[in-house]
Amino acid sequence: MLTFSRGILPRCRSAFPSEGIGTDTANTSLREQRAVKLGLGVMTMRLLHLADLHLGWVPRFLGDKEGERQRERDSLLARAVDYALDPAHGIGLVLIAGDLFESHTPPKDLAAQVLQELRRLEAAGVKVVTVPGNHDEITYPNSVYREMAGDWPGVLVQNPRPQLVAVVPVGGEDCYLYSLAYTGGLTPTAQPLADFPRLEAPGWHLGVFHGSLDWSAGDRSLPLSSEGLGRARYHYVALGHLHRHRVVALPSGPAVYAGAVEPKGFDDPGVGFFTVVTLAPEGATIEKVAAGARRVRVERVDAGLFATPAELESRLESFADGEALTRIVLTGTANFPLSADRLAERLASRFYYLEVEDETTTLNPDLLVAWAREPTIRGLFVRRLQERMARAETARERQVIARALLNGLASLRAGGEGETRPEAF
Ligand SMILES: [Mn+2]
Repeated sequence: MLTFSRGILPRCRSAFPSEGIGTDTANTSLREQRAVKLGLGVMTMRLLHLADLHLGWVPRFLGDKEGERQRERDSLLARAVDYALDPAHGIGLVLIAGDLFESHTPPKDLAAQVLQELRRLEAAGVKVVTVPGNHDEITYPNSVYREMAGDWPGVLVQNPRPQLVAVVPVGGEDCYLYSLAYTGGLTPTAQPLADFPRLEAPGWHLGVFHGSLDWSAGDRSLPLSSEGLGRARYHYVALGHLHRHRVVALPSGPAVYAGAVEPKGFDDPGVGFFTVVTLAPEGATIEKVAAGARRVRVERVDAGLFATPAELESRLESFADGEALTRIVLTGTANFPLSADRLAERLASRFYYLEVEDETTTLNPDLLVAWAREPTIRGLFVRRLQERMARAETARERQVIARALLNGLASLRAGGEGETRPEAF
């Protein structure tokens, strides 16, 4: 059973009842006895969990900032390695759970840089495990993971079915790593993967997988069963594929999607932090550490609140931001014709990147006349509001009724359902 408590960040308690168990030395011997009994590690271990870096992705929509932003985004691994190598952070293990690269054939110089970064970890005695994903599939003969396998620092997972891939000593404890590299035609995907190996040996037992936990993500991706992972009793499961951060409580420890750190754009905004995990006999603690990623900002502005184009423009200007990728969505019913593209052009110099989207709505008067005649709820609604409109005495009142009419028609059309966005992987 897992509960979260303590502080802002979730603290996952796994096998232990909380009484009498502390992190102070007075309880060490009791802790050790229980840990050994339960087959857990005794020492505390800290790891950096990375996934979905998508290095080599090209931000084409950024125009003249494309190259600069790509280099900045691709420096993410160097930042992660710097974090892991700082002795104050005590990181003993780095897990890369798939989609390190945007494609299975990244540019040669980028692949060389990545190897250099991973070698820095190896040279400092920090273990690193790399799992290929579905963007950077190992399946193809020209996959970077096949071509560079001989030079790859640390553990490169290549087996197509789940197995114990390595036992590495971390902080005086053995760490058992279970993983697979999704390989088209070899990895079974008809059913969610539910049989996972697990040795009975003292130490930490960790799963590292790139796949979809309890949802079907279609072809060329690996479905994973949380029930199966629960049966394997891993102390931590490092997942990749979902670009949002997500923690799923399993009986022996959490399964966690680290999430993509750096944004691609507004539909794939990144989480902005590194997932740092402390494993201790009393459970796993997950920390979110700021990763110096570029921010994504979305603001919604009701255009109906402005009487003139100049007023609207000055409101948009107040969002001026030289750092974030900014999208301003105009909503409501505008009181004048507007061009989102022209607004974006005029304000571009005040922003690192600005996109203005026009979601304002206008009503077709002929359609309203037709609806008002309908013997339906919609007809009744339109007639009522038209009557109120006729009685309205001020422009502001008419504006409010017009908005109510639009909103009401929109919710009648949508059947009350909220907007859904596509998920990024
Ligand atoms: Mn991905």
